[in-house]
Amino acid sequence: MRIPLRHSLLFAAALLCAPIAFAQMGAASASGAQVAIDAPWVRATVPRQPATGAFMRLTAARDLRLVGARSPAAEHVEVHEMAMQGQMMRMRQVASLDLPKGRAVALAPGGYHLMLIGLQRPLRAGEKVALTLLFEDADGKRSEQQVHAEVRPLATPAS
Ligand SMILES: [Cu+2]
Repeated sequence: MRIPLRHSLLFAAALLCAPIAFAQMGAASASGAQVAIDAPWVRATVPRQPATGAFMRLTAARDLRLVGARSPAAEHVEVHEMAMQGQMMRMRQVASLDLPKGRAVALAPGGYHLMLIGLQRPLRAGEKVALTLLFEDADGKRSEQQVHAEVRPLATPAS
């Protein structure tokens, strides 16, 4: 059996993140939010770098899809995935990301992520970036949730 690389990476990332997410899950669900957003972070940038990635774990209380996001730090935000194209690992935009009820979905380096494009200025480690995530349910009804993601150093490993 051949398991796509992307899936094994996501699986590994999910395992690594599990203890942190579990600890933070209580607070998120207590707020009544539709989606628990755990350990959100954004990779720091160097001057004139046009784009960077945002990562987190999403656990929806009911079947939803992540269909977009926006941030005051960027001109626009896209949902991306990393995938093998021939021998190359490349990222590409996806229209949406399924969030099945109760299942933690990892946005992590090497897998799905939010791409902040057209950065207004460099993002420095330690500051916070506001992100508004846009979700859609099976009936096409949309909802938003805001999160503040901590900027982490450029060299932050995939976890
Ligand atoms: Cu990307």
